[in-house]
This record gives sequence, structure tokens and C-alpha cells, in this order.
Amino acid sequence: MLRHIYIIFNKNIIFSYSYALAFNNEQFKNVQDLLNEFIDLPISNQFFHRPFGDYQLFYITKNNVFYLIIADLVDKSDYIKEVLNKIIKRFQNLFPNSLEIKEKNKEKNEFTEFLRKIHYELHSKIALVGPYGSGKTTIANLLKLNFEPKIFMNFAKSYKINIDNLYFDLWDFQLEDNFSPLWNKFLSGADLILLVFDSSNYKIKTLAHFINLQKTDAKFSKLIVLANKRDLSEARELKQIENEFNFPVFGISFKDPEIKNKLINIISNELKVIKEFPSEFDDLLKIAENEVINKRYLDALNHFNHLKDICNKFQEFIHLSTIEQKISEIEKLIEKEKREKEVEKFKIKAPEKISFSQKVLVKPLPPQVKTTKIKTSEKKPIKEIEKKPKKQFLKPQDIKVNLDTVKKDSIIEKSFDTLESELFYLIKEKQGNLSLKLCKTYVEKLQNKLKRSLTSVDLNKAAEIYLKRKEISN
Ligand SMILES: Nc1nc2c(ncn2[C@@H]2O[C@H](COP(=O)(O)OP(=O)(O)O)[C@@H](O)[C@H]2O)c(=O)[nH]1
Ligand SMILES: [Mg+2]
Repeated sequence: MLRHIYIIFNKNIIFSYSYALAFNNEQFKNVQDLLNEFIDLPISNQFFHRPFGDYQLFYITKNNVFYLIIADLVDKSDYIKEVLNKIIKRFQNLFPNSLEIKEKNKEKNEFTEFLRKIHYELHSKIALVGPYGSGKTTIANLLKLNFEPKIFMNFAKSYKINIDNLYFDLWDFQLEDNFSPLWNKFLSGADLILLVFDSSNYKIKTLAHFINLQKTDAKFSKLIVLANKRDLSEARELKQIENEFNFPVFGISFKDPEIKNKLINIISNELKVIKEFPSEFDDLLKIAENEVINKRYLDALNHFNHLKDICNKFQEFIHLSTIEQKISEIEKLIEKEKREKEVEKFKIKAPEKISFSQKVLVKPLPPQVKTTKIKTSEKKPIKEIEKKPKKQFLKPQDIKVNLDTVKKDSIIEKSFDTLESELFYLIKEKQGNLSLKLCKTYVEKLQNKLKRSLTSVDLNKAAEIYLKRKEISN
């Protein structure tokens, strides 16, 4: 059966669709690594196929767009190739420019609808197998939808059934012969085999025969064993039957009012059919993004982690990388906020008003001496041309401030009240720790040694030297 469809353009997944689970995130990264080489240097219009782990990869590049289908090992490349061609045709038709798939919602829905139909038309097969009288036809009648069954000569009938919104053909064997040679044909190409036996009356030899059929003629088909008629074999522990039979089994009974849901669940889990993707995903994404805008980073982180879990659960890798990137950005912002708060705590705040207890006398500066250029021809004594300078006053228009530079500088430069708090912050930034008091002593010693006021470069060096010494002493 089909599991995932990916459409990749310019190395980005521009569309993905999932029917059932296959690779988890880690495994999918390996798939991408494997295919990247091909995506980088594609051989256009050629269909490729290869097994990978428990599944198969089918892919082709057409008009620079890379199409990938992940399907089961049991699937045959002839019909998957046909499916792929149909998908490409419809995709090109709906989105002449590939990236339009991200914007054209109506067409995207049409495309998704078409992909559901593709699965329906594939007639993915589930085969009911087991001894005559074990309850196969009873199961088929319980699950079948109101469709005309298909009849295959005299030996098989198939019914449409629905498992978590996906359609399957459920095949029921019609002959009363446990060892008929037609069983091989009946099993062929099944995605899943349901081996049913009467838990109140069975022969190990007959069951071994059916298990053997699966091993030899349908080795890529999944197998579930159903111990039916548990109402008649209640007295025996299921474990006891399993041990005797040497196979894990699900006990079921038609006397159980929940039998239909129970059977659908067993089949759905085995095939890993994807339950409906949460419709609130897009809303949750918007909420999470809003939390970032409003700087509520912890809430944003919680939301994004929840979205990441949904993506992983549903293997929706198209969103996963952006969400992971968002999470790492938010984690950095949280870390930064934490650091800033810590520095804030240790910052020495300047008093709001500065008052002086003593009168401060300010001496005027000596008047500036104005000199005029002396022409060499006029050999007048210097003293003569020295005039007493006039008093000069600044007028408002003399003061020009370039607001742009003022703004830029104040953004770039961190303002620190004291040199020691700057040093404290620098050491903290380099993952070290030195108390403000010791920072002050350090700054004073340095000033004494250098006999000048310290620059940011000096402080940076001082922080580095301190950390290096600490590292050596450790
Ligand atoms: N007591 C009991 N009878 C069942 C159960 N399931 C099926 N049967 C009966 O077993 C008989 C054979 O079932 P059928 O579906 O025709 O078996 P098939 O030959 O494997 O298709 C029928 O009379 C069913 O009503 C069950 O869970 N409990
Ligand atoms: Mg029958």
C-alpha cells in the first residue's frame, strides 16, 4: 500500500501526503541523505526503485521536480510507476509553476482528493485466511461496506472496507478446502493477511499449513493471527493457546458488542494507517508564533514542542525542520534573557539624583590665545600682533549634533555604570564567574599598573587572562 508521497523542488519538500506511517524522523533523514545525491544530479524522466528498511522507495525527476513514493515491500513497481505518472500529470496540470502548490488552496485540496482516489483505485488487499468454519465470512460481513462485491471465479469474493478513512479490498475465500492449491493465488499481493482460527476447536497442523503459506507465497505481507470464538474457549488462557501454537494472537468473539471497532483497531495499528491529522494544527502554529512576537518565550517553546510531537507522530516532515529551527531560536532567546536578568541583578544602580555636600568651585579655563598668520614680508615683532582675545560665547546654532551617529552608538555600545560591572559582564559572557567586589580590585590593580584609564579592549583582555589563569589553576 502507499504510505507517503513527497514532492521536492530546489531541495525543499514543497508538498507531502501521508496515508500510513513508514519512516520516523531519524530514518527519513537517512532516506534524504541517500536520495540527495540523486536530487543534486538527477537523471531526468527515469523511474527508479529500491528497497529501504521495511519499505520501498520509488522516485523520478521530471522538469526539475523530484517525486518520491514510499510504499510497502509487497508493492510491485509496475503499478506504482503508473500511479507516479498519474500523480505527475495531475500535479503539472494543477500547478504549472510548482511552487504554486503553497498558495493555491483550492487546487491543493483537489490534488489531495485525487491522491485519496489513487489509493482507492489501487485496491490495497487484506486477505482472510484460515480453516473452514473459523469465522472468515462472519468477519467479512461485519466489516463490508454497501458496495457490490467483486467475484474471482468460484474461489474468492472481495468487499470494500474502510479503515480510518482508507479503503481496502477484503478478500474472503469461498471454497471449503483448507489445502486447496488456489490459496497461493488468493494470498498473492496482500498487504495484510488475517489468519483466523476457531480457538475452541483447531488443529496445530492445519494452522501451521497456513502460516507456511504466508512464509512461502506472501513473505512481504503482514500477518495477524485472530483466535476467534473466544466465547467458546473462555476457560483457556490466551497465553496457553499462544504457547501451544507458538504465535502471538488477538482473542476475539462475535459475542463482544465492541467486536467491529476492536477489529478495525487491530488492522489499523498493524498497517499503521494515519488517523486524521489534527485540524487545529495551523491555529496552534499561529498561537505559537504570536507568543514569540509577544516575547512569551516559555509559552512559545511549549507550543512549538507540542507541534513537534504532532509532526513526529504523523510523520509530517514538511513542517518539522522549520519547527525544530524555531525551537532552537527560542531556546537561544530564553538563554539570552536569563543572562541579561542575571547581569541586571548585579548591576550597581546610580542614584537618581546626585547632590553635593560641599560647594564645588569651578575655575574658568585660561583664555585661548588667538594667533594670526604672519606674512614673512611683514617682519613685525611677534609681541605686536598678539592681541587680547575677545570673549566668545556659543550660540545655539553653533551646536550641531548628528542624531544618527548618537543613536547608532548608543545601540552598539553596552552602557555600564562602572568598569567593574563591565568586567563582571565580560567574564560572565565567557562562562566565568568573578564577584563584583573582586572585579573592582582587579580593575584598580590594572589601572595602577597601566597608569591610565582602562578601555574596553583592556577589560576584554583582563577577562580573558582571568579565565585562562582559572583554567590552569583548575
Ligand atoms: N460462538 C461463536 N460463533 C461464531 C463466531 N464467529 C463465527 N461464528 C460462527 O461460526 C460459523 C462459521 O463461520 P463462517 O464465518 O461461515 O466461517 P468461514 O468458513 O471461516 O467463513 C458460523 O455459524 C458463525 O456464526 C464467534 O465468535 N463465536
Ligand atoms: Mg466462508
